[in-house]
Amino acid sequence: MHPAGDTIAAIATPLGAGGVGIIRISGPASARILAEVTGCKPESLRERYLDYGHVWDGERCLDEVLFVLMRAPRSFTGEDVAEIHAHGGDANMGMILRRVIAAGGRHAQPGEFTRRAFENRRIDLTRAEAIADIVNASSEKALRVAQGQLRGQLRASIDALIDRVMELLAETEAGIDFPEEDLPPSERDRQEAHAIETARRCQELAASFGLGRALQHGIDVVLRGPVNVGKSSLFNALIGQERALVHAEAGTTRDYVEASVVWEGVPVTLVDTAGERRADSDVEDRGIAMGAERAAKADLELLVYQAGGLVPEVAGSRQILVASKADLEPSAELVGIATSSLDRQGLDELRAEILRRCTDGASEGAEGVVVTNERQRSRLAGAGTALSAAAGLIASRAPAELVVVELTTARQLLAEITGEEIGDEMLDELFSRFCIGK
Ligand SMILES: Nc1nc2c(ncn2[C@@H]2O[C@H](COP(=O)(O)OP(=O)(O)OP(=O)(O)O)[C@@H](O)[C@H]2O)c(=O)[nH]1
Ligand SMILES: [Mg+2]
Repeated sequence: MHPAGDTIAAIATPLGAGGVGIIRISGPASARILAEVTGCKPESLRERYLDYGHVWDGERCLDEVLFVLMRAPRSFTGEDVAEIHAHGGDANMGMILRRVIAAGGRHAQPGEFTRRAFENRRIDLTRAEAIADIVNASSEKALRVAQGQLRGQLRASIDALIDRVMELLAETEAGIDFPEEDLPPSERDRQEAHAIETARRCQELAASFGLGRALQHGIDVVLRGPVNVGKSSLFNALIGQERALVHAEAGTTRDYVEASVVWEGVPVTLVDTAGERRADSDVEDRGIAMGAERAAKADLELLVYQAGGLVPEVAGSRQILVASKADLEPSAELVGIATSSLDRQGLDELRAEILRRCTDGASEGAEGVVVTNERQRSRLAGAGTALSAAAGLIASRAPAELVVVELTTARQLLAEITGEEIGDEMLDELFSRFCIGK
């Protein structure tokens, strides 16, 4: 990362044709650069006023624009920020950005605007990450969770956990100062219960990542099984569309077919594959192999077998056993989820089971707080482990110093989530995952 203090610029809107495209500039030279490229006098620039004008390159008019200046600290980054709203389109935006750079701006790195907002204490890390989540959200529910995080819901939950740990830490440190005063048993029990309850809350929040991950990244589900068992029919029934070819002839599906749906806010990609059998042609063999490769990359495999037929063996929680054509065997006891594409039996149950598996059974917390990335999850889980260890030490009347070590670890991990205590390297890594202009 470059040192802060210089003035950065980037195109903040997506590439491609658009009615409007925005160039964002942040840093001490923002006002001077804006005045230079628009041909205004710096003292005539009004703060937070959307002005009309042109971008000039010497005598040449580059575009007709609207522009606005937001002075520090009342801006997203906490620095002077200028925005130029020009006509969209890659060529036009590229030309105006080059003009801004020529006037003294530097190309911003990925996430550099948000990083400056964080470093100037405009937002904490959970809110910085929420911005990335909002921009990438592909369903309304994912968006709602990210918006909640931006409003500070996760931050509030973490702060409440830190308060609980600090309370316990203060009490335990008091015990170090007065070691001769042994804690009454009732007091020890209370402290132990407090640590256990705080550990439980950390673990519960960590577990919500199952749902957060599914909402954020979507899930990928592949249908597999022998030829003709009704995979394509089930695929069509699940997505509610005649997308894949269905035929009584075995070996109908050759290439795998993908479709995207949203179930309970979770973006789901379903993949129908070629039926498995010892094929009599190279093309079919290749199709079956491609299906197997695709299945290996999926979050979940539906192992489809025909009711009354050979039941496949399930290996692990990545696979769900599905019996098809249950309408043909109405009285049979079927293993797995019994479905019929014909009369739509078992489809709701199958959908629910797919979502349950992919979200690790996690649901939203009481206030709809959901952890949406591994960084947050691992620290919550670590804090939970440290707090459980602290509870064990309290119960076994271990020296207070040892309890303090565990509690300090828990506090530190929780503080890393909001960014109160975090190293530069970790910040570099985190913000490099943002895109340029954010
Ligand atoms: N009775 C009944 N027939 C079904 C059902 N699902 C599929 N079929 C029939 O089974 C045959 C095969 O269906 P497909 O969906 O093409 O099966 P597939 O597993 O995709 O077959 P391949 O692509 O060849 O591997 C068709 O004649 C379907 O009409 C069902 O739920 N009930
Ligand atoms: Mg098929």
